[in-house]
Amino acid sequence: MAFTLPDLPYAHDALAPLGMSKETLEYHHDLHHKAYVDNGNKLIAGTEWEGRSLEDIIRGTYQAGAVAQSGIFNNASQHWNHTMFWGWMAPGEAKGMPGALEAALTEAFGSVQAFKDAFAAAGAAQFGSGWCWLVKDADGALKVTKTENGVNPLCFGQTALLGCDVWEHSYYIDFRNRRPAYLTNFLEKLVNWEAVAAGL
Ligand code: MN3
Repeated sequence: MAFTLPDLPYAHDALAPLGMSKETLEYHHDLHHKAYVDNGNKLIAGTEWEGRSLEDIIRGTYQAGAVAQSGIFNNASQHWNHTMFWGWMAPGEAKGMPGALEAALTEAFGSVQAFKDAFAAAGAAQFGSGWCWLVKDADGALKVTKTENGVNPLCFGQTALLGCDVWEHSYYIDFRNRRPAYLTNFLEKLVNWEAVAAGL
C-alpha cells in the first residue's frame, strides 16, 4: 500500500492563534511531510516492503544502534510521526485534559506539571533533530523519552501517546532558535489532550 499524504485535520491557519503559523504548516505538512511520503514510495517500490503496513515497515527496517538509518526506515517513520503529530494538536483555546489522563500522569510523574517539565526537558535535551515522547511501555508504565531523527516508539515496542517534533523545521519560523519556548507553547496551547487520552 503506497503512502499517501493525509490532509491536515484543520485549516493551515487554524493553529496560528496558538503559536503555530500558517507558514510553518505550509512548509511542514505540504513540503516536508510530502517529501517523506514521496521519497518513501520511491524507495519501497519493488522491494519486499511494498504492500506491507506502515507499522510493519518501520519495525522491520529499524536497525538498533545504527547512526544513519536506512532511507526506507527514515521516510516511513517520519511519515508515521508526522501523521500522528498533526492529530496530537487541535485548534481552540479550551482543550481540557480528561480526568483519566490527569490521573495517569499524576500517578506516573507525581503531577501533570512534572510530566510537562520532563517532556519539555527531553525535547530541549535532544541534540540535533529528533522527537520527544510520552510513551506507554508494554507493561503499561508511562515514560517520557527522546529519539534521534525519525526513530519512534514503535521501534521499541512502545505505544506513543504524544510526540513533539523538535527538528528545526518544526519551530524555526515561529520561534527561531528558542526550542524550549516552542515546547512550552506546544504543551500549554497546542496539544489535543483528548487524542492523547485515547492512547491510554
Ligand atoms: Mn517534521
